[in-house]
Amino acid sequence: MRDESGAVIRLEDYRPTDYLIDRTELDIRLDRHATRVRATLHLRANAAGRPSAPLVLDGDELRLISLAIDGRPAAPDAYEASPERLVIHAPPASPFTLTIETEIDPTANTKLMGLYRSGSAYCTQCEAEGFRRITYFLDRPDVLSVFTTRIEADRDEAPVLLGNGNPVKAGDAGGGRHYAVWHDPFPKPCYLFAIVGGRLDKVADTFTTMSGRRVDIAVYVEPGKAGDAAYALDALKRSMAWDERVFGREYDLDVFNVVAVSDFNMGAMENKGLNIFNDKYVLASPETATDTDYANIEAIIAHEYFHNWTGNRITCRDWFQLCLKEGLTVFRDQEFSADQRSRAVKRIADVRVLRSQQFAEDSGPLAHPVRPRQYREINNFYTATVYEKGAEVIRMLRTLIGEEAFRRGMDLYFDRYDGTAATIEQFLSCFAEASGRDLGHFALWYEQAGTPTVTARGHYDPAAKVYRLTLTQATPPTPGQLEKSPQVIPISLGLVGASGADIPLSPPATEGHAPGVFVLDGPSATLTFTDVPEKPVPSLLRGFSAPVRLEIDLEEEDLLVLFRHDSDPFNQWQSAQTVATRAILRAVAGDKRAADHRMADALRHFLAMRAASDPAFAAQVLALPTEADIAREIGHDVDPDAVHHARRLVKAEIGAALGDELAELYGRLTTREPYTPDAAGAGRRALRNACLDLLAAGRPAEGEAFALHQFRDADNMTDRFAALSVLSHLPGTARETALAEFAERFRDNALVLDKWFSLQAMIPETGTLERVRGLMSHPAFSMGNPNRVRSLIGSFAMGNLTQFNRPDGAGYEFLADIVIALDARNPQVAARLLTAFRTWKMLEPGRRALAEKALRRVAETPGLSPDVADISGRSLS
Ligand code: B3K
Ligand code: ZN
Repeated sequence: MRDESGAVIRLEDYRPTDYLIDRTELDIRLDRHATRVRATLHLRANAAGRPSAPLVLDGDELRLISLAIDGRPAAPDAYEASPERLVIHAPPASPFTLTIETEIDPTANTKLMGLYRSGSAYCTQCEAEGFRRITYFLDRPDVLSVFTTRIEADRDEAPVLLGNGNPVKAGDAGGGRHYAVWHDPFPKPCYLFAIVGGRLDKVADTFTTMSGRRVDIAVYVEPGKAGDAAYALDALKRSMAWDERVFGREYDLDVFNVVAVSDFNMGAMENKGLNIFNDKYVLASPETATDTDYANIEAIIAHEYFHNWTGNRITCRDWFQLCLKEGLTVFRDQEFSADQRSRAVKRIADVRVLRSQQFAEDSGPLAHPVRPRQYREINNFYTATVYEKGAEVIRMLRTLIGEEAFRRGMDLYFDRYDGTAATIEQFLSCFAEASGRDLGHFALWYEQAGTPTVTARGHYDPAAKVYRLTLTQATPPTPGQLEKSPQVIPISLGLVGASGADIPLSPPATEGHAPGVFVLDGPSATLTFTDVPEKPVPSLLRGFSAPVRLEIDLEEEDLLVLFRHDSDPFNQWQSAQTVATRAILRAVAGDKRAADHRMADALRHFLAMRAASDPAFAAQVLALPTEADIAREIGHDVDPDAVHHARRLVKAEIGAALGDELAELYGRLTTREPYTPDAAGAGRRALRNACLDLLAAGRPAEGEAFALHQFRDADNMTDRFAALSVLSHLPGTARETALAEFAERFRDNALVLDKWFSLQAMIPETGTLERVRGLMSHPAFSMGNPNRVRSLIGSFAMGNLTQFNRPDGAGYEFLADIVIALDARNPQVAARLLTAFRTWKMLEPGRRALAEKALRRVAETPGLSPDVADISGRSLS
């Protein structure tokens, strides 16, 4: 459906295809520069389409070698072929076959879409519209076909040949070549197609499903890296068992393969039975991967596996429905990780991501609904809104209808839509039916962009023992949506008494909802609680029950009550964050002693009570809001330097005030136990490193000494890298020496060097831009590898508020140059980098003008890809 003119594709224009492709037989003869693809498509007219219409197949940079219709060479006037399409003017009566031979050059494919080379292997990426770079096809998700794929290659070059589905045959093809045939019995859209060929090492195991079927599972990696694949394989087995237990979903093929490649545009891809991964999300060893890396591997392995049901067995009717598979699958992987680790800590981590990515997107020119209504380039819509807000919408649905009805709704969805390409309406209808509720108003969450603000005002009447809470909601205008309607907002709440205990709620909930769940579905509402014996502190949006901004006029004292006593751990954490945010905002406004002693006292008390029992949670409490969080809170005319200095000041004050406790706790958490990546060990390390970070802010000399010792002494990457990260904020020779030692130690490990690139790119000092430029000439850096580009350039543009937003505009000009240069090679990665400008409109006027100038320069560059043209155009709108 791509239109090279960059035309807008609209949801309301959806219509079914005129033809269907029931079966697809592919014969792919791999060659570095001239891979031949012979596709036999078994077509028939679609009863839902137009009769006798011309057949228009999608292509992208294709070269047609030959074409046969029903086995006979096609007459030249029967068709028209260009790199972008193949049109059969008058297709024969149904059913009929097309045999299409194309030739492609995988080595020249720098876009990393379609068939390309990564290292010495061949691999593919087809979502969203990459299959059309392999052969002509109806490249859209509502055309489901049964694929049989024969792959042939030089045996030495590619001893491993993998495809979708089950292996059916393999053998010698003569002349040093061999072949393998794979058959996938499940009809699927072509975006789920994949092959891999190469010299790869393998770690294998088996999984027995709940009905007793044995599945061969394996993780394939580049030669020599098999030792680092064990954790991914283990995470896969845990994911398979969890999906059976929690969602009743069983795996459906005889094999499940995961392949890790080093050149990949995103995290991973859920191709049927053959998931292809960015090696960053597979490879891990204690010496090279941090606890965060392990957690990401676990989450992404689970995510791609869970797509087998939510995405593959039931796919999307069109790309507007992307959140149908992505939001739902993110929700599922979040729940999996919550079950494997600490639920409260996972929720906090997810909300941090939501706010930093999705709230940022939602408040700027790139804001769009969870289900967009139009796009120019679909690859630009794999966004935090579709993924993260999409997951929040599912979470709200579960809160609103309750866990049991939610599970019944999921079962109904799987039963009713298995084997189809579905829509959000069809999905929601299952929950409406399972719960007996009308979800019409709730569905607005899919249509309306922007983050609602909920304002809460409470009033206690001691004589009547009545507490009234007035809630109002408002959503700011977003591009193309100036008027907003009220949403259905589930607000989980409690009233906390002076003793810290919850006061029983009367009424206990909005009628028909779980205890403590109140629903705001109009512009405003007043909740009246009776029999309230004392003035309560309201604890609203427990567990972050809706993706909204909450404004509430709580005093510092009230927030500290919640921090100390709230039975909801999310709100405990949130109230500490709010207190810290206010302190930093006071510092931005010029208050020199912003961090009030009550906050330090509360933290001291908290550490004494909770550090030992819940270190992972304590680490989250000690981590101050980020500079970007503060900037978002200010919202307009932001001066990034002022934000940076204010945050630094508050951090230093807290670090100094708690210095003794932090040093003592740091020492107490220092153990010599061997590293294991489990949640308990990770929690202790997280807290110890949070102590180090805060201590270094308050007592730099002591912090530097501790960090340097930890850096050299560590037996694992988590501790070594945390120490290096602390050092990176302390200018001087210790930092430079440590950075050099790190580079030397890991000079052969590109994924570890990515951490090193990224850390340096985020140093908040004026020399950083020059440092980044210099690192671009480092032998390990390459503009051809997305991980390298993201770690160096991406970290600078998205993770360094002061230096990307330098007052002289040099950061913007640098990024514009990179995006323009990279666009010719890899438009998807270039477009993603350009989204670093998504919050430019909230800057102070000087920087705003410079950012706009750089964006204009990008937008006016001739020959831009649709990807970059779309982002630059929308950013300026
Ligand atoms: N579905 C893929 C993302 C594809 C991105 C295409 N530009 C990975 C995932 O979400 O699981
Ligand atoms: Zn996904």
